[in-house]
Amino acid sequence: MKVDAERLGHEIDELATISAARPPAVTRVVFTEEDLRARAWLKQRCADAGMAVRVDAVGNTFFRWEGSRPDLPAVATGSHIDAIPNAGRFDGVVGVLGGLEAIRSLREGGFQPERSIELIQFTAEEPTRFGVGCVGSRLLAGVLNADADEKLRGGDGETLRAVRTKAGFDGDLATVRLPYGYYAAFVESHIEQGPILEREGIPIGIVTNIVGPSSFFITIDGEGGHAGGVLMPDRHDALCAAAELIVRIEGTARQSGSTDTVATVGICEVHPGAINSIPSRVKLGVDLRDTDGKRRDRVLNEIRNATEEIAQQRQLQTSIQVLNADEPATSSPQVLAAIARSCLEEGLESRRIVARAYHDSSFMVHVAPMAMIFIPCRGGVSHRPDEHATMEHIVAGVKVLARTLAELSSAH
Ligand code: HGY
Ligand code: MN
Ligand code: MN
Repeated sequence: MKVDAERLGHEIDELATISAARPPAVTRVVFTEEDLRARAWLKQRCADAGMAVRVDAVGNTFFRWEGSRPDLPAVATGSHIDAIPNAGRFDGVVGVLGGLEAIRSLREGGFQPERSIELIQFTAEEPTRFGVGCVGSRLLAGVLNADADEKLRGGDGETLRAVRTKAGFDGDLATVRLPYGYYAAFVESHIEQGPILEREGIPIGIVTNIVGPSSFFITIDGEGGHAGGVLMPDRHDALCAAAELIVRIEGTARQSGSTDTVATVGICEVHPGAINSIPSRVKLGVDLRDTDGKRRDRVLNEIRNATEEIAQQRQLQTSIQVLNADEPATSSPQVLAAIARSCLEEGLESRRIVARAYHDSSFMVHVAPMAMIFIPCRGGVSHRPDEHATMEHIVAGVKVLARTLAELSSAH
């Protein structure tokens, strides 16, 4: 299997320059000018590779290599090219450009698929703009429906419909949905975004399951007032309540009974945010995940109870807005076996592994039998400008993906 590492490495570096941030950071928020430029750049690369393109109403983009049996459900691969602020150049991109390279390697090696092979670039895998991740794959899978057009709002209050229409994606959102079985299989390759593969010196991770993500906002309303004039016994300080709650949130995750439970308070907005004014309102953004959906929901409940308890003690008002609470995703044994066979054929060591970031595969599991291929990233670091994967590992992942697509696209 011949992979053109130089071409691929150059493309990863070139795509990284289409960004709102100064290198080495990458910022490419969905439907921004950088995102649209990156989409156009990718379309050109896939056109040069002889692939047909289809774009759906929310901007999910499908590049197709027609097989000899176009009547059969295709096999798909793909990931995302949107990037959170101040991110790295490999998150998502390894699955999109690595997928393109896998298809080119097969084609240039003379392989002819029976089932067509599609490369998908999903819209808005990151939650940056609309508060919830995987908007494109959720809509594909029917986890979100057309009312998301009005329900989802960007940070500036603009609806999904307004933002996507302005970006040139103005079809009917209801047409995005694909039924289960539309694809015969879906395989996504991605950096691990964790330390295990690098620590164990193993080049390929075969993902058995993906954590169930949830995210929610907790708003705490106190009385505020003058930092000098209100004596301590008379205060209802929203930020002190938030501080107590943040530590309680950490505690519920640490004491869940499993290290598979993780909770992060990534957003803390303080109002009015003046040094001499007692905080009257705090908005906490919480990310809670677990490989076990029931345990995750139990911890979510414990957080609700802690919020009410603190509110009562401190005589404050609170409210919780759950943005998403998704089930964990389980990989298909057939697709796992195909990936394992590909690793053996390539003579690459692999291990089964849990995905602790969520991915578009989390929702593609509702459209097709799915699994993921992981490659190591340096120090397990991701969502940072120093995110790094070696070309050796990227090429190994491309070879395993190419072989897996070749096997899955042979109609048997
Ligand atoms: O947050 C995540 O797990 C993904 O990187 N969006
Ligand atoms: Mn990410
Ligand atoms: Mn990603």
